[in-house]
Amino acid sequence: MPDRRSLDTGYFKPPFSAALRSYLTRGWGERPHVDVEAADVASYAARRRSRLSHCFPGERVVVPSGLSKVRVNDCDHPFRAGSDYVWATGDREPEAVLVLEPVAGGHDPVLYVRPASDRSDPDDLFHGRHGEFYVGRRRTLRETENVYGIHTRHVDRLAQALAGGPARVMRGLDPRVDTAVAQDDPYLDGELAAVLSELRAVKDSWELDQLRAAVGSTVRGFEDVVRSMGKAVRTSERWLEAAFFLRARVEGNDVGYHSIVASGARATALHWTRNDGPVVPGTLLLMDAGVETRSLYTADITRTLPVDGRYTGAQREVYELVLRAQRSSLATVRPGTTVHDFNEAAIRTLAEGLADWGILPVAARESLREDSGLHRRYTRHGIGHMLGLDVHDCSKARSAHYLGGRLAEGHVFTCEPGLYFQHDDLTVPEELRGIGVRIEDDLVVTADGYELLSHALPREPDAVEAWMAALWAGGDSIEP
Ligand SMILES: [Mn+2]
Repeated sequence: MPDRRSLDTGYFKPPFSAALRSYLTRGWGERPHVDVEAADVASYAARRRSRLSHCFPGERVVVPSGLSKVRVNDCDHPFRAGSDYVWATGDREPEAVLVLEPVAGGHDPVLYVRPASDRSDPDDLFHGRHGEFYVGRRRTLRETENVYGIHTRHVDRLAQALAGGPARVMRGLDPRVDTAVAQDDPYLDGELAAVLSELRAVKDSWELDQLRAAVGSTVRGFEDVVRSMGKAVRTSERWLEAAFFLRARVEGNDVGYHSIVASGARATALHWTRNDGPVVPGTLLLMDAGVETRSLYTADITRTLPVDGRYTGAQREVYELVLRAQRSSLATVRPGTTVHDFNEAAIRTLAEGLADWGILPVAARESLREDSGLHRRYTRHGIGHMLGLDVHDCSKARSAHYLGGRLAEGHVFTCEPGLYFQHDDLTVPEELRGIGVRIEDDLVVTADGYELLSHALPREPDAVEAWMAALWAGGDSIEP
């Protein structure tokens, strides 16, 4: 019989001798201090915290950054801090928790973090999967305090702080916090999540700069994609995904969401992210992608490009209708416009176009009624969403502040109408089957209209063709 008390599984694990343990604690030099200057986000984050503080007077508020997730064994998925935590602190480290302690006249913010190792704990140093021998140097408490201007404590003191009484908690990010804080009324935590989304809806000037940077990198990523088209024709959509990813990793943190790279009829699948199909000359290439900055703000842009540089007549016709729809929605954008009207403007243009082409079996006006909606077979999705730290930003905001609300100065939205004709859709003329077109741009609502953040990327079909030709004339190499 095997020994049922020990399976003796695992890999390379020699004994951790007392001699080695002791040896690891000595012989280290003084480490230079890093990050002694305040980050430029710090003063903005302080103002955001004070907006949050005003919403919950006298209550303790807890916003964790979240923990790493294991992919397999000792390998984690790349860590990406929770957006509410990033918004309220500027910090992006795992395992950290922001606690707003209620005090007279407001809140006292305290950041609980795991600080740099003082080299006294050989277990943490040598074995700890989040230890410094594993993942590199962390900041000291003093350094974190300098950078973000928040009173900072060791995360080991968090449990004690949370035991101090009731709190509103952003749940689902950190099991230590979820367990430590009992909540009798789940509405209170839900309301905190909603309020954070609603506060995040209006971007401050620092955030707008991040979004401009995200868009700038994304524009360069799209240029890389065009330069790489020939190699993608010889391989697959993955080549373009990887070309864009190169730009995202070098200039930013990552892509803000999995890139959608769809040639031909695959463009009619809204979230085609397998990206393993061939890139076929004569078809359209729909690419929906965004670079996420190191500060974790993302762009979200879609272009539908002719693989060989020229739109066919049918492709151009569909493209022009989608572009007209986008213009209709953009024309409504100013403070006070309802999100409903912003949406409906593009949808109406698309429905009318579909009716003109004889594709809709009913008049556009009838299709647009709530009890019909036949055009949605081809238009499929809404016309825009908020954008910021998350690609679908502020998703926990209550309807009155978002989908049922009005545009306001500082809101950042995408505008992304599309038309999708499945390859086997018999309701569509044969020459249109298998065509999917989406045009997506990013905008910020200004005092009297909007600023199109992604204006540098051409949208008019002639301009797209000229842009592609110019890039190809420059060769196919991607430069930093
Ligand atoms: Mn989008």
